[in-house]
Amino acid sequence: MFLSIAGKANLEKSDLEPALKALKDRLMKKNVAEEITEKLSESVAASLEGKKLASFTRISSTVQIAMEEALVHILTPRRSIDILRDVHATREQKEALYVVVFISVDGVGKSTNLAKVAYWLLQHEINVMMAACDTFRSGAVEQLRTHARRLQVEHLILQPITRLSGFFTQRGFVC
Ligand SMILES: Nc1nc2c(ncn2[C@@H]2O[C@H](COP(=O)(O)OP(=O)(O)O)[C@@H](O)[C@H]2O)c(=O)[nH]1
Ligand SMILES: [Mg+2]
Repeated sequence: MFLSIAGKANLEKSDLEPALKALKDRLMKKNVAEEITEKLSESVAASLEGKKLASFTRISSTVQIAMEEALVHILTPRRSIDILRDVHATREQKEALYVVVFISVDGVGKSTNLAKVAYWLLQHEINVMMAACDTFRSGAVEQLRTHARRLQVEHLILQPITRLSGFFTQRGFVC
């Protein structure tokens, strides 16, 4: 279905459709929302339509490369991110709190990476507190509690996430 079209003049939408459909199916099987898969597919189609396929190249691999480029573009921050600089700048404001929120679908590594980031901050002598907000998932709180205990940082449970800023503002912090 995804044969190479060596020497074909320009890619047309109909050439791309089978590979785009396969791409959308793969993304949706990985729990990517339908609206997002649609947008990614449109962006990939727009970047390839009218382009000439390099000789001996498969449409499916061309689509795969275009999708990787689209994802890198979406995920590339628009401004430089320097967490340590931002934490120190926040520290200089009285009662200010620097909050990092990890949000994603289940099972992609939020808690694991949160523990790594906490460890890294501790290495830079920055106080850390962990707050669990995904309390609906079985084991989520226990998992975070274990990370917090091993890192020797404070840990609290909040439910739902909208209470997070309320919790701190009630205690006089700005966040
Ligand atoms: N191979 C691999 N597994 C990881 C990585 N980060 C997390 N995991 C594993 O993926 C699973 C889900 O991670 P978790 O941090 O609980 O995801 P969360 O649901 O987003 O908080 C756990 O079994 C982790 O050990 C990683 O970078 N590489
Ligand atoms: Mg988790």
